[in-house]
Amino acid sequence: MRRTGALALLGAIAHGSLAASESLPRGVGPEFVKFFESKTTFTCIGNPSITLKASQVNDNSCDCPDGSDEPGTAACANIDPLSPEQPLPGSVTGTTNTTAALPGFWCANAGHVGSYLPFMYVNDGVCDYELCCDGSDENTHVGGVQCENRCDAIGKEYRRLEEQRRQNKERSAKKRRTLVKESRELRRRVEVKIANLKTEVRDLDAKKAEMQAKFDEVERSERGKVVKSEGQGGKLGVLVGLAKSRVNELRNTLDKVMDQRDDLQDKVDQLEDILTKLKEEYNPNFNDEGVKAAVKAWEDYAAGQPSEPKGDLADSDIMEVLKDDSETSGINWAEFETGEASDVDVVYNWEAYLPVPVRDYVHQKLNLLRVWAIENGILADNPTSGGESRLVTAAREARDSATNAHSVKLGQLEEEQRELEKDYGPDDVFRALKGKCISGEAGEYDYELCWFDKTTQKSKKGHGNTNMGNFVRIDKEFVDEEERLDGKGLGKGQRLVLRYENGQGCWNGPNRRTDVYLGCAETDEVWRTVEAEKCVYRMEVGSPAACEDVQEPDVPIKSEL
Ligand code: MAN
Repeated sequence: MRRTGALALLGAIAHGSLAASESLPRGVGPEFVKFFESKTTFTCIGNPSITLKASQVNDNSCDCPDGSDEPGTAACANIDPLSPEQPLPGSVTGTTNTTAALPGFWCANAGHVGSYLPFMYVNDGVCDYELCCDGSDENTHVGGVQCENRCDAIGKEYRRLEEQRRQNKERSAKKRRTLVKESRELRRRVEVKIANLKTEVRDLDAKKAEMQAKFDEVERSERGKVVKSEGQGGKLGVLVGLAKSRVNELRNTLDKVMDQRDDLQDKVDQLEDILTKLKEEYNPNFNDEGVKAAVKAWEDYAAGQPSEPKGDLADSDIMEVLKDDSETSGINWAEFETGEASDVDVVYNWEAYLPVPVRDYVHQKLNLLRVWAIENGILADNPTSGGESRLVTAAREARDSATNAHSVKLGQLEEEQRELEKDYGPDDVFRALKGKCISGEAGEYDYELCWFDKTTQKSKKGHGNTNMGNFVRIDKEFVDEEERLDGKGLGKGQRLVLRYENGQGCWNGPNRRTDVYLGCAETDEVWRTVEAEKCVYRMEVGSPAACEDVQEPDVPIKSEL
């Protein structure tokens, strides 16, 4: 048998189609039957001005310029230099640039699938079973060759493989449907997330506006405050002021009491000296009862005095108390003097004594008036030494944190929206594969494909990994490749191609990139990876996601096997 796989003239007509009738000349394909119906004459198909006798058809002599008078011989293949150009071996369509009217010798292949054979293989002494399983191409038995009809067996095997392919396709399509379902669910989840995020963003937006309004209000109201005392504020401030002056008062009094005590002590000392002298120097022989009573009383007084001064309050302690308050001694009043000014309003502000609704209204109007007065230089602004009051700081912080929370949520929302709008291929099917990875080896590397993420070249020798590109988009390309027996091939037709670009820079070259060609398969698998040119990689990958959807058949196909 001749190996004609690559030489096939694709004229295959579905099994069971019109077969050439008995009376037709040999080798006439079904679509040309009408040109050969006359029993007496034949008109060249491409040259209708030339009419031949019917006996000139298949007489092994090429009479028509387009070769149409020799459908069943090789006479017009290339034996006659005047013959028109013939279909070229390897031609896919069978026509190329030739002006030949017929695509080849028609093998009816009853029991299998009819097909055209290049004329040069007709009666060349070789049975071309791949295209001509009925053996009709060798009717002159050149060199004694006998080509038996093998269409039963070949047709049966063909149908078995066809059925297998159909079942594979069906299983793959089923898996694809599962992926589509998963993708739909993932999409739905993203949509729910987006809806929730939209609500959260709306709420946060309102909160942000509220906090901004509060901040504006507090800032204006704080600016509007009139300075009431030495920069102190709040109930605590008032109390501190009172306490401080009371403590100063007590300290001054203590100071005075201490002076008085010292004066009195001096006087006591002087009197004690006088009495001590009297006791020592009086003359007991004078019977002066008054002096004697005085000396006796002094002696009793002196005996009742303690040897050490009474009390545990040392003068040094009192001196410590009398020292002025400062950061390092006594009370550090400054610590208590920076309190909020807001509450002091309650003490000083007559608004506080109004009913709440009236107060709010008046407060608002008064604030406007205050701000106006400040802006017009009538009232003084009252920033604290730190620049702004704690109330304003707190309002600012609340506003900033609301703004921040809003922008974080908005970022999340935009991210999810981008995710939803991303192209995940027909029916969104690849959404279910996102983030999953598969790999396959080739030469000294393992090649990994992470769907919609990146491709990686991993050295088997343990050298580092190399990024071969990051996913950018899905394209479509027409491919024309021979079918593989194991089914792990792209075949012929439009195929999805995932582009991965901007990978690791190639030494003295561009950044690496990968084109991932997708073919239909039951499981995700990297079939092969090649470096098509330096640092440009081509991966061929099978996946159910790349299959066309075929509906599940209602009636199972009857097996002819
Ligand atoms: C590494 C691999 C190869 C690539 C060269 C380029 O060896 O990434 O695929 O061709 O670098 O220098």
